[in-house]
Amino acid sequence: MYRIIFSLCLSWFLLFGSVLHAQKSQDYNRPKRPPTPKGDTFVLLLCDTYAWVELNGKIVGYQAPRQLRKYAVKGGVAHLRIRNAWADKTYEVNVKKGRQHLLELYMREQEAPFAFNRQQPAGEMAAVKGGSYWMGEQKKFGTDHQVHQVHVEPFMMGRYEVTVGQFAEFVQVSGYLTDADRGGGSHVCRESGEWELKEAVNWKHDSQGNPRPKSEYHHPVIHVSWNDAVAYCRWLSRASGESYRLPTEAEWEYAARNRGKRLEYAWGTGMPAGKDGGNVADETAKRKFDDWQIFQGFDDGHVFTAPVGSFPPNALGLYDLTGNVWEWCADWYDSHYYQKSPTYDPKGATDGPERVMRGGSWYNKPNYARVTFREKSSPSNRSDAIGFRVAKSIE
Ligand SMILES: [Ca+2]
Repeated sequence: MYRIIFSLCLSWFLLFGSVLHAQKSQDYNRPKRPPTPKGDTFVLLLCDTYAWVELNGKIVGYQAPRQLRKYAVKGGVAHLRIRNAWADKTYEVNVKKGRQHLLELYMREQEAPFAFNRQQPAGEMAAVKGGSYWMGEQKKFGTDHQVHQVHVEPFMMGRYEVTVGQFAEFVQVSGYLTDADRGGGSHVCRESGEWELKEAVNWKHDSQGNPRPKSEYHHPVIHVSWNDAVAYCRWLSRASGESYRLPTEAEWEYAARNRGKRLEYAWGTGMPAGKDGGNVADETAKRKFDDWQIFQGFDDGHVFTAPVGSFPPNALGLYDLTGNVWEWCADWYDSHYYQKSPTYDPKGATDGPERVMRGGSWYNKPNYARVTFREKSSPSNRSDAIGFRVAKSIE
């Protein structure tokens, strides 16, 4: 049904200087046409929804609703892909030199929850084969040193951390208020490198508590609690008819270690070469916070969050498992859990005051960024370094 609605609402045009189509929506105010660009330019108009924009295989932006943006291309055939939680469309556009091409898409937000794309409602997911592995690491640091065998069933995992843009869709459609919205704000990094709880800071803000420009909506969402992450999964499940959830701690580690291999970080063991690492506490961060302990000699180019997928994926096609933001897992945290964990598909302690987080963040030095390191926090806590990704069982 949604395909029919989508098709009816979608139209696109090639033109020079004028819009030929006059389809109107009662609640949609058409933006003014931009000035005719110089040289070869492709102009994209996307209505009523957020979406990733790929041009010739490369992500070039994250488009906000009712925003007219221009993307420069050379003459010839341009391969365009528009995708978000509800749709994934590709187009070939014959771009003529010196012409302005306008593409209009109508994907009304009030229809979106009922017109969910069942193929990729959560963004791209990677299938992870099940298997057994030795969970934990023999190090006298943290609570991961009780190495024990674990078996996980096959599951799907989000290739990327959930972005600000994806979370914005959720809030836009559901009207959900996060823990930060409901009171107190969130923890942000001060110039001193320490944290403070700052009022009025929520998922719309960056790591320093400043409002995010829409151009940063492809960064991972932060300032979200475990409660908020679970609410997102529930909404996604209701809207898609599938069962999205947070990964278990055992699943997360299994995936980050490329199905349980003995790796120190998602990129491998030891220091990353060149840009083949992740966004961790690095030389860039140290230039701003000179007393930080970092991955010495490694420069990832980001002090705070980086756009998701800025670094190479691991062998399973998963990005940013090490670094960028801590990722909430489904489990209650128990420092002694590894001593009593069931072997088959462990799901964490039955109760507790804190939930598990994994993977380290832009803030973290080597020991905390290890794929086996267990971090934890109150399920209502939120900060500028905590986000999440979704998972799904394979029935
Ligand atoms: Ca960094």
